[in-house]
Amino acid sequence: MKVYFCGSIRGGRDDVSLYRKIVNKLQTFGTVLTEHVSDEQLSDRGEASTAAADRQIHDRDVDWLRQSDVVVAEVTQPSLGVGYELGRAVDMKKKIFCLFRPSSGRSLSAMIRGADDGELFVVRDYSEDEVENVLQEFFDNLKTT
Ligand code: 6IA
Repeated sequence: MKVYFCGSIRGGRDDVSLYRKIVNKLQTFGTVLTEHVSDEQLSDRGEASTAAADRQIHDRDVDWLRQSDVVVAEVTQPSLGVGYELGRAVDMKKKIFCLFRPSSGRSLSAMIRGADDGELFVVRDYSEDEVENVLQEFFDNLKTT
């Protein structure tokens, strides 16, 4: 099973330790193609960015998205890149699971919340302490559907 994990990078790295926890759990289900999203060394501006480097990142990520069996996104920290990836994944008819923490005080974009169709695109409100159980439940259900 190939899992594509989405989390904010240039949108802000406040939740990176939670991304680490999510990726660790996802690795018990299969290969996480985007493990670097949870890398605490990767900052929102770390490397100097050039248009060519950004194109490479974009093309490689879209290719991984195509290869993936399932897309899991932590959407609490708003990120243009994550929103873009989700839109592309919908177009590719991928199975998508979005995780949002209401305790952040934020309100999730209607374009994400409203995309939930209870089947291919699912948004789950959760709190950090239940993240592993929520992922376990989602992947257990995947196997039976
Ligand atoms: O707009 P954002 O940067 O927050 O978008 C984050 C999403 O886009 C993640 O889910 C990644 O899959 C993808 N993404 C964005 N930037 C990168 C990246 N390097 N490497 C891999 N995937 C990325 C950016 C380096 C930069 C901070 C110097």
